[in-house]
Amino acid sequence: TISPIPQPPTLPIVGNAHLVDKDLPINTFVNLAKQYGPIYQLTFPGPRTSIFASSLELVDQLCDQKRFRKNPKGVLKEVRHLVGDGLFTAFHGEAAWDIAHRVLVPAFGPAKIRGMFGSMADITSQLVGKWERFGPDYVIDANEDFTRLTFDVITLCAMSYRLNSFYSLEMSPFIKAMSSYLVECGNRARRPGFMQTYFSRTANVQFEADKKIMLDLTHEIIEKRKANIKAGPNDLLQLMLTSRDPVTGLGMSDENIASNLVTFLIAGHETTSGLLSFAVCHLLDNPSAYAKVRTEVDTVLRGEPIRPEHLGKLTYITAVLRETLRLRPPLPIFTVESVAEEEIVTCEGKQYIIPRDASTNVFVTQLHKDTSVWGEDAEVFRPERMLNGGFERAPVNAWKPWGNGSRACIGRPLAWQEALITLACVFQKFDLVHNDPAYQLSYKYTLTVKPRDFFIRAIPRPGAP
Ligand code: MNH
Repeated sequence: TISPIPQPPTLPIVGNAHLVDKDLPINTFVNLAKQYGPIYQLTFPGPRTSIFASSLELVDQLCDQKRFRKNPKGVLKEVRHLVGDGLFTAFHGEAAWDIAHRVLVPAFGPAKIRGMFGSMADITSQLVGKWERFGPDYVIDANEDFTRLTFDVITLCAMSYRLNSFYSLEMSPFIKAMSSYLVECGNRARRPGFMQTYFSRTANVQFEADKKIMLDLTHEIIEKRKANIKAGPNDLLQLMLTSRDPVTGLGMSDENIASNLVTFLIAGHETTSGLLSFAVCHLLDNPSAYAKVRTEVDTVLRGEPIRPEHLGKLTYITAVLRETLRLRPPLPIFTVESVAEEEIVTCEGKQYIIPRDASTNVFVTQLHKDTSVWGEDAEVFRPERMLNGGFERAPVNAWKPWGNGSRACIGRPLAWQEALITLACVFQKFDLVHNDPAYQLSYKYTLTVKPRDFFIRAIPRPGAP
């Protein structure tokens, strides 16, 4: 027998939309998971059905690519207004995804990522230099400076373009445009269609203006490169402009190249800066983990500038990053649909129907707190659980910060190397402290989550190189 999927009471027209916190939808989804359990659904105007799944048992079924696949709906479909059939937002079966995927996968291989080490260390030294010069009393907005870092790294590594964010007090117009654009994508996905047309004129004008800011910068970079393609550096843009897909023999279209560049700019920095902010925040709240990071950095780097061969020895920092991605996945949700018209899933002995036209959300934030996997202290930040085989022993689908299968994150190795370099260099040079010792972690939400109003100070360590 089939059970109905648990759902809070609905209202006419809006369905469950009124329940969702406008600033922090994630908080609503967490609270509903506590109230309704590992599977529940919400109805939004459209009408669209959103199913939320948060136990390992369910996620094991949703990660079976024969039964479920990524196919953008809702918010991600709104983001297509900007990045079309780029890798992140391509529909299932869209030809441009296969071509771009085959062309780009080799670009994220170990040797290529190693080749980006110098660029990453360069930008990191700008962050460290800024904090050194502003001194111990300067209040650092951690999200802002980590966003400067990750944004400058991705533009430098993807297209050899220097944004020089550390030389400007204002955040780049691209970054401002992007956060307001992503928030509006979320609003659009929740608004009924008629409200979109008639009651959201101001938001629509802003939406188009934000899009123009992002596309103008991208096209400017592409045009400059095309004008001098022969002398171009060996980066992602060059590869996209000059490679042919080994299977079809086709190149990537200009439009698809632009879509993927903007995709990298967006996907390549929001998430990574969130990871860095959360990692630092947890370390400040956990003196013993903080001390272990410091000892590891001093033992491995021995007071010298970081080199590629250090990275593999940063075992404890690796555990810190894994634990941070567990407790605070920057992308709290990824969404799939059933391959067949409907699919039956099992949860705690009951059976539920998942229709293809529902948005079925793998609620990663909740999955990562499954006590049957992580134990009773699942809500506690404890990097040690990732050490000594702890990470490897966890079931394959228990830790999904990168998404699933063929549509999982292509930028993983890039983000990982960047995060290792940054944490090592920052803790080598500084003693970090909360600006407000009473700070309580809460979220800021765009499409990704970050710590809200997270301010720190960086006190140079005596004797640091
Ligand atoms: Mn990334 C897909 C998380 C860093 C480029 N990324 C995904 C997905 C998750 C994700 C989750 C799957 C989304 C979905 O199923 O809808 N990504 C992260 C996290 C970090 C990250 C947590 C950093 C920490 N990502 C990066 C970086 C880049 C990047 C850096 C680029 C250089 N990510 C992508 C692209 C995709 C993706 C491109 C889409 C891949 C595809 O569908 O083919």
